[in-house]
Amino acid sequence: MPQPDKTFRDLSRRDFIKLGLGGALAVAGTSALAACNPTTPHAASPTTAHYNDPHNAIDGAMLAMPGFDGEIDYEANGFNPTNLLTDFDYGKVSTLSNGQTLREYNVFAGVKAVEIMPGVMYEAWTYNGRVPGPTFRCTEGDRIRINFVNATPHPHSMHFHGIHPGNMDGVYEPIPPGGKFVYEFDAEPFGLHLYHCHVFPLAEHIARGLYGTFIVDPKQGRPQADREFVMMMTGTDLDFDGENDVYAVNFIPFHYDKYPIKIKVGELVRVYLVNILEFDPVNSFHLHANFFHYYPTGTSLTPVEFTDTIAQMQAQRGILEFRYKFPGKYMFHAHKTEFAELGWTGVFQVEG
Ligand SMILES: [Cu+2]
Repeated sequence: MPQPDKTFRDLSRRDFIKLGLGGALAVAGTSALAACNPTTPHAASPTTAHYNDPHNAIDGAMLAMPGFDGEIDYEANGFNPTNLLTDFDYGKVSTLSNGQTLREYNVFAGVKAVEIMPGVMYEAWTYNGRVPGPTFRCTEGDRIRINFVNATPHPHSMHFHGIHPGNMDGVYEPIPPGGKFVYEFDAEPFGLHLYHCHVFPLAEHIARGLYGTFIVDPKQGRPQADREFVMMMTGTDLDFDGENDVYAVNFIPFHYDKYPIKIKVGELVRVYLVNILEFDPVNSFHLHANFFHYYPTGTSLTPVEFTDTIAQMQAQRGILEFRYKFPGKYMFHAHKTEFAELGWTGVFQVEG
């Protein structure tokens, strides 16, 4: 199996902050970090990830955050966070004899070396070769059937949030390497849910990448949105010391900063936001120059809040709906600045 880049294991969280925040820290007068001063953005570092010269424009525009230099080989990774935003998996659909809709999915757990930052490999544990795993989408009352195969050297499972029988809960039946299991249950309640591995040590199994979004649409549907995006707030512990070194929406730090999400003025945008962060107690989402309606867990069609910032603890999730009034580039990011500076930041590019 591919192993993570050796240089990674030797880097501490502090090193990552130095790499990512060299400029800010140098400005603060930390002489030991002078090598990372933004005036010398290409100072030697153990990886190619370092302070990104703010004058080094992407598409002629400045990035919202310093980010990292270089490109990720998304073809080699096999998935691109831009595509994951809108990749809804409705399964193989058929009708059962009782008239119920059956949605069938094939899922395998795998081990995969993923380039998580330019030049930096991480040994991820994946569902269907990607992080986050597939976004399963169905309608309330549908029968869900997941044919799960564990193609890794470790035991894994799939634990779905929602209402279902105990023997479909993915907790007491870890699937051994090479093993198979069929999860089958009716989708309820409607709302925004998630799934993840539930095998000990749980934090590591989740943080390695075994998670995904599970959307159960209400029978009557939701009002038609112009754009729908899935965002999982993630963190990754690159050196396996029990602390996150980088943060992101959909696993790859700074991706939506470097590749802004394009929307149009006046469009109804719906974001399915899930917090799957391990090792830190709370995550947050802040939208710039706008407000959104917030539907916690998506289990009601009536929003409970009109705000520009929300917090979520682990496994909390909610639906955000908003429209932009003016064209421009608008950040969205964790309002814990450390998370934003270590990768959890993105941009909506609103066109007229
Ligand atoms: Cu696992």
